[in-house]
Amino acid sequence: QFTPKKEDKFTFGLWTVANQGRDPFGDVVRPPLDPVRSVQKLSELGAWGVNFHDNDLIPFDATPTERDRILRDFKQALKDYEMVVPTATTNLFYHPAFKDGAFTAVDPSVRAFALQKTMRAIDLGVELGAKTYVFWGGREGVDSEASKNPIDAVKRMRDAINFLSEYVIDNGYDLRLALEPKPNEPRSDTYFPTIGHMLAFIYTLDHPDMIGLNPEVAHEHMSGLNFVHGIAQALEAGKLFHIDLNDQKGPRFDQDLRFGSESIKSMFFLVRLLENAGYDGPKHFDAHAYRTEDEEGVWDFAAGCMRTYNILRDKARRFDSDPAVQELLATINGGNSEHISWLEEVHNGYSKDLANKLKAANFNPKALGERGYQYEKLDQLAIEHILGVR
Ligand code: GLT
Ligand code: MN
Ligand code: MN
Repeated sequence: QFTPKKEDKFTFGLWTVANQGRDPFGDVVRPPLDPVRSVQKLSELGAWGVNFHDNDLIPFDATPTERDRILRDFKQALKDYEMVVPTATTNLFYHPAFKDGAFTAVDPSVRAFALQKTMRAIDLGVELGAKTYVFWGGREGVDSEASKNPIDAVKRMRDAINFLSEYVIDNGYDLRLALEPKPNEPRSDTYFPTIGHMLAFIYTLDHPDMIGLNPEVAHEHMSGLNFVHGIAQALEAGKLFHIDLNDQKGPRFDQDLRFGSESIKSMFFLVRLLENAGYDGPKHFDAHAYRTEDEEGVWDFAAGCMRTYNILRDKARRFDSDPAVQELLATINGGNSEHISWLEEVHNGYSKDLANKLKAANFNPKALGERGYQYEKLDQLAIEHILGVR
């Protein structure tokens, strides 16, 4: 029942399952994982596709012959295991050249190199079928505030995204760009730290229609924010182009934990929101297995992400179709009908007449203040659904 299927549109970054467990305090614990093997295993587990950074597939210093061989094998694997590449991105953070950022680096040569690398990576992504192109800022930020004028950084980022949008248009690519915010790490502070910052930035670009968001659970939780509300705002604006699902234990370093392994209640409401809003983009897991795991543990991790999503989807459906929940919600939202028609008029826009009517109306603040909302009852119903006793 919870077994993932292709139509669930679950995807994994090649970098997620191939994560070798390196952290600032310890070296790799797992051998490299061949992209072909990842495609095969993920397909067997029920995933729909894979995403990659240019260098997850083609090593930074690969020769043209190596590149051709890797590409040929990878395309064959996609075909053999019926997997797609809905999304691609650029690694603009690993090589030492990017230690001060990429599009916002102070060195103009670094900024130009970042554009070149991204255009080539866009070509590669499109060649493999990508329809969404992710931009995670990586090292776009500062350690010392003295190092850069933050207003210049915003302008440089805008120039880069505008340039690359034109590149996509000029080549006739069917590709949308998805910007991914993160508050910090690896830099002490990253520019465009949250969904809200990024959303505001999008509307200052030359081609806002083709630019949206790729929010990540862990990244908003690092700032102590409500991910569900951020996603709601992105959805409402038609800007949820992609999503990075994982988990995180509150505001600390980016943990990229297995989806739904920590914040079960928020993830329940997240899945409910995505499903009820009809989000039909890829559901991408950007997480990795604990450092304690061997390859078997990696597949346990991947299967767990997808299974938990489907369990939460099932629970959300049960919650929404529970008569006790429906009844309670109907009462809660009922309110006093005498004022409802006015609100409908407000929704349709301002008129002098309506403003005067509202100003002259008689409200009963005392009664409004005495109302009990029954949210304790409602929340307990949610908890009982999550805990599986209803
Ligand atoms: C890196 C980062 C992620 C981004 C990936 C895309 S790379 O793992 O932590 O949040 O989504 O660049
Ligand atoms: Mn991510
Ligand atoms: Mn992350």
